[in-house]
Amino acid sequence: RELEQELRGAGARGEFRLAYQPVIGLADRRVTGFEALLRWDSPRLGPVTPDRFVPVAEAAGLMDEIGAWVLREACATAAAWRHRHPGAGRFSMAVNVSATQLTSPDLVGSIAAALAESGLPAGALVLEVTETALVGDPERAAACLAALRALGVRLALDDFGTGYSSLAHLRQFTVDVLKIDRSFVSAMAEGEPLPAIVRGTIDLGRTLGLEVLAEGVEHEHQARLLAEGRCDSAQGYLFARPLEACDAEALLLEEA
Ligand code: G
Ligand code: G
Ligand code: MN
Ligand code: NA
Repeated sequence: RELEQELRGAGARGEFRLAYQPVIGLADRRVTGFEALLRWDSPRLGPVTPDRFVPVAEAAGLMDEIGAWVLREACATAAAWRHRHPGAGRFSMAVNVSATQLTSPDLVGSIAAALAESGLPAGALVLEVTETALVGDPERAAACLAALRALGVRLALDDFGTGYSSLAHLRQFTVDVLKIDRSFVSAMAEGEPLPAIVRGTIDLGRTLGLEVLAEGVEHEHQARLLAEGRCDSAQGYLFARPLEACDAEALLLEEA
């Protein structure tokens, strides 16, 4: 239908761009990385959010190509920032990978190519996958994740605790980062202690040696409680919204 029609030529017409949301270390409130978020400004439909068009792109078989562009663009941007601001310290760049990309035989090759073209060290790239994307074909997904980790990239389990969540996944799929879904964070009310589920998730992640990142932090009391609970890092409107590339780069400069 119309959305799908418009999506077909969108990449070639240069209608996609990336926004970059900072990741903040909760111990010192410094920028430790960014998450690249896809944006589509369609001249005919106006801005369309990824929640709406990613599922359509997946169903239409377009997501591998769009995803490959996202990877190249995010890696090139991160490499350019590192080159221009060597004093800014280490930071990671996270990219969301959709279910269809995970089952595609091209994924490992396109990630290797994005790293080689950009010169970004593999260790600076984080790939975000959801449990929902992994459970469709778990054997294949596990093999794919293993191949990606062999490249040296880091893996994050996105939206953790929602969808088809299972502790068995943490054993079956080796990851480096646990991203606590923002629904758990938004349930953290002022004046109340850290909810047991959040505390349990942080402790589980730490026990497994994972970095734990809380999404959707909007209020200072949430950041404080998460820091006290030894959550490593956070993203959310309290710190920054997804930013244009130039504004994200300016933030890095401030840190240098
Ligand atoms: O800002 P936000 O609206 O960007 O993102 C909404 C949803 O779209 C999130 O679940 C996010 O993971 C997903 N998303 C954003 N960018 C990308 C992308 O480049 N690829 C995929 N597969 N999903 C994305
Ligand atoms: O599923 P994923 O985590 O990739 O989705 C990221 C989405 O979360 C993006 O749409 C981004 O704009 C949104 N987001 C980031 N920070 C916040 C926040 O503090 N509050 C809310 N409500 N959404 C956020
Ligand atoms: Mn994400
Ligand atoms: Na998420």
